[in-house]
Amino acid sequence: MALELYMDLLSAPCRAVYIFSKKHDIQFNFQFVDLLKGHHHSKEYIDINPLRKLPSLKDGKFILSESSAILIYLSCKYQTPDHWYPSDLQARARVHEYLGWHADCIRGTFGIPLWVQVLGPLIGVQVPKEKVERNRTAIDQALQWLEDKFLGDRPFLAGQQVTLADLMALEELMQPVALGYELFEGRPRLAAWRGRVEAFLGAELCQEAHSIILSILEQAAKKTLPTPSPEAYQAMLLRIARIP
Ligand SMILES: N[C@@H](CCC(=O)N[C@@H](CS)C(=O)NCC(=O)O)C(=O)O
Repeated sequence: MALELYMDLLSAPCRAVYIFSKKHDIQFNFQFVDLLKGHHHSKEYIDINPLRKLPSLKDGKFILSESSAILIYLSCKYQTPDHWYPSDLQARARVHEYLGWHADCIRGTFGIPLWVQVLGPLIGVQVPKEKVERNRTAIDQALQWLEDKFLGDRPFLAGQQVTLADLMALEELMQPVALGYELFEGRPRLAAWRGRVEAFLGAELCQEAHSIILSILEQAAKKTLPTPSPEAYQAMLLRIARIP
């Protein structure tokens, strides 16, 4: 039986799971859960993930949320090349070290520009200027750590080979990039890392996975984005209020 993957490619963690599955020819049914229409608040989806977050995986009766857990599950179940999630204890620990930091400092920081430029305006809310500035500082600080602590003089974030850490990081960084942030300007090591990861994944797959996020500003300008459902609207208001 094929896997069910519940995703919306507007979301960075969903794109990481999508790219990984496609890259390894893992067969899955793409269950599109439209975040903007608030389909993650539907009864059907809450039965899959009561946390109302994407992505989720269903493998027979086994249901799993959290993109990093899903990626690890897929890499182990389908025995994808070892470099993604190394069997060597210390190399694997480096991947977890990154993923822990990613959850603290990258998630929740690199997604804010989307709220500022697209999602807030979609529901008629402007993110206050001081929050936007604070976010820009947090992004710059996180990029510095990414470059100094994780990348260092290595080709990839967790060492000599591409791992799940690189995939998760790339997808988060794509969000501000799609909105015109010059994240790589003055950061040649990070720019070269991005080039290596994208080359490894393949330009075609990256283009396909990134097409929605890369066209989001255009869609917003043309007003072709869906109107969020009342439930999604309420959740979006709360999310914006929580921006530090
Ligand atoms: N830590 C989770 C984060 C999942 C998450 O925040 N997903 C977002 C999309 S990027 C979501 O479903 N948001 C819906 C909401 O919060 O209402 C993961 O990595 O899977």
